[in-house]
Amino acid sequence: MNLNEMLHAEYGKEMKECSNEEIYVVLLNEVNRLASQNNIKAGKKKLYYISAEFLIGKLLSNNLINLGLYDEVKKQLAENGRELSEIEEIENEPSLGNGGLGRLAACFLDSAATLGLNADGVGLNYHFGLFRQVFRNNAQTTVPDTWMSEKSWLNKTERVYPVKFRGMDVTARMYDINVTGYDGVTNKLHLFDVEGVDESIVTNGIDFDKTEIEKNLTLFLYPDDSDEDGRLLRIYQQYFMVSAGAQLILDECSERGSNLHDLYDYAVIQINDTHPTMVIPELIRLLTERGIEIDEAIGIVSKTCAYTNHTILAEALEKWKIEQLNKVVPQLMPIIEILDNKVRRKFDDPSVYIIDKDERVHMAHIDIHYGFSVNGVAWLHTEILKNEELNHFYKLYPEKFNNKTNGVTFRRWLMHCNPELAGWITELIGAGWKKDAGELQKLLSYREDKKVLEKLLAIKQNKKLKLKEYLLEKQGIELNENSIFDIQIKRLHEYKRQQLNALYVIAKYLEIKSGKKPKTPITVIFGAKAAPAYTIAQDIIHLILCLQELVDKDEEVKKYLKVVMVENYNVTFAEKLIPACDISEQISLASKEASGTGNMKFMLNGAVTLGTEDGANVEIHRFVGDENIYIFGDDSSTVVERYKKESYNAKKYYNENKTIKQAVDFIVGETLMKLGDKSRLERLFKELTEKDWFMTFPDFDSYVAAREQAYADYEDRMAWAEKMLVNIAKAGYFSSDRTIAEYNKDIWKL
Ligand code: 26Q
Repeated sequence: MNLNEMLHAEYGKEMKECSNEEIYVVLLNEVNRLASQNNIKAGKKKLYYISAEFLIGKLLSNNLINLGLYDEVKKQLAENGRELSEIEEIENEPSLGNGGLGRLAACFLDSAATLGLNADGVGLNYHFGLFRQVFRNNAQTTVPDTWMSEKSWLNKTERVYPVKFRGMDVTARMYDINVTGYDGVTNKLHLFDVEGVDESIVTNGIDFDKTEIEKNLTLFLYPDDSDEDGRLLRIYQQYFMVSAGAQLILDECSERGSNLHDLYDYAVIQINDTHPTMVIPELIRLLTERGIEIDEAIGIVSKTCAYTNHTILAEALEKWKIEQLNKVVPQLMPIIEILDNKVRRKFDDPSVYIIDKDERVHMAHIDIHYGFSVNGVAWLHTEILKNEELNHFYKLYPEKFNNKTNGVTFRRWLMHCNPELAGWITELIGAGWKKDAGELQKLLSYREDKKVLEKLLAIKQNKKLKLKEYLLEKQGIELNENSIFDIQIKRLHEYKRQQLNALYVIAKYLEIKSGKKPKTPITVIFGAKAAPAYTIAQDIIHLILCLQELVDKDEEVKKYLKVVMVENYNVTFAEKLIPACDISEQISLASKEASGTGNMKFMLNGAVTLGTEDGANVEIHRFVGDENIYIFGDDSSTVVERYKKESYNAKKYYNENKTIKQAVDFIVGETLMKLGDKSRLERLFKELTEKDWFMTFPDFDSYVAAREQAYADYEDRMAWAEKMLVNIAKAGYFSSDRTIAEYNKDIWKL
């Protein structure tokens, strides 16, 4: 590639005279051209990964890496006094997801293309994504995230499909994004959009008329379902996605030679959580429309669809009222009733029925009865599904249940976000780890090599400085690069327990006030978006922002402690934060976090985990050993028992534990009340002392102890560097290449 020549041809000028935008556009076009040449895939069967979310992040550097052009382009830019990082700034990050589930889908597409699998994604093109988070008066406000620009990775296609709702027909148009694999093939992410969407109906932040479906269908990734119109909109979106997706799948399979009776030889559909579950009845409906008899259609679809569960929180398992489905997609109800009747004829256990006595349709039940595979996303999660949450189903279909521990793509989460570390690893052990992540274990032979450990610390220090620069520029916040960077970044949810971290911060603040100063200063960084209707989550953000202001204004404390909440945390931010992290906070209540994937990214970048025995932390613990992780808190069986016995009493802990009482009282004390909103802080206080549903108090003491131990151990920098090295060396298992190879071997069989 000769960038100068290309710029000349396009604009008739030298690179030096081109704007960053102009260079970006030329690179985008060229990458797209090269990507589409890589379209060679063998085999008749294809995977369709269908998901309401794909949190793909910026694509320029990622694609350059995967096409093997990154170093060359960087060099050519540098020769002309230009910086790739500045060109990258031009690109907007598509905000097509909430968090882990959407980012996992993106990592999976990268790995599937890398492994040369014939695998496309199917989803929706939300014009304003989730939302952009803006802090005002120490609270989250929301505005549309205008990520779409004229020049983007979206390619408009000629494919359109009709989608029918009650009393309304709309047209779905397909847009494609090229998904390049690392030295692999190019697949597609198909994003459907409604023709006639009208961005102008959005007013006043993210408000819009939720009943104007033809205009609003793909405006936002609707993050909460707190009102009925919002819930209905979610059903409209889900059906729109699966109906267009199902038509695409049938067309493509026919084009590849399927007679539809053998659909399962041509397609496998991975259903990402229950959001796309309606694809099952929709496919059955479409097959019957095309002349296949219903029982056969059900059999065909059951051999084509597989389901991944990402949550154990009962309230997050989707259930739609018959009445709601009838309002939106009446054509599906007769099919769902047939599916339910078949279940009732076979089993007399109401807990496995699809339609319950309150006339609600349990989406996960459709997936389990009428899919051929059910998987959890980490070992512990799958065990809990089998033995607790979905035990009744496990007894019926033990052969369907399997575990696929999540993974992350090392291209984005090491090579791209930390080229310094990636390059140095390659110097030490060669480049084999890029294709076979297990080779990272070779690093273990350097455990006692002082030079190697020093270099590792130097790379970390450098990334902390880079984060400092970035935050200063983005948010005007100045970090102390010589402090410990202790980071918790993830969706805001009570079960993830940002409030536990905040309580620690308060206790630390009070401790410093009382004269006990930490040896090394501590910087506690948070990043999280909260669903707009999730009040307590908003209150927790408010508390953290108040603490940030409190400490900043305290001349005495600010030398030892800093609290930072980054604004509009997203993939791009994560790429800056993760390489700079010393301590990775993974502190969910045991049994609640299905897997977590941030935990893996941190580990890979040499952070040490402070966490509960939850999700994939359990596996991380097993790999790195007690010495190289800080585990605290009750384990999942203790927690599950406590819920069953309904024996938890938050007030008792509050009254009997002085540190807890002090920290919790501080939330409604004079000092914070001066900075914060009385009703928010009082509501949070009440929630904690009267309910504390996610049991922060029982884990508080052991959390504090583990965190103090980590800070103490950090003082011996060589011993700490060895922990970092072991974490990196043991991260290989968490490559999404491994995960995808397992999906393919056990489920997809492409
Ligand atoms: C459902 C109904 C109505 C409104 C919203 C939703 C909704 C939206 C998003 C429910 C769930 C989500 C997202 C879930 C999610 O991100 N789960 C995470 O998935 C990761 C990948 O497997 C895991 O690592 C995390 O543990 C899990 O929390």
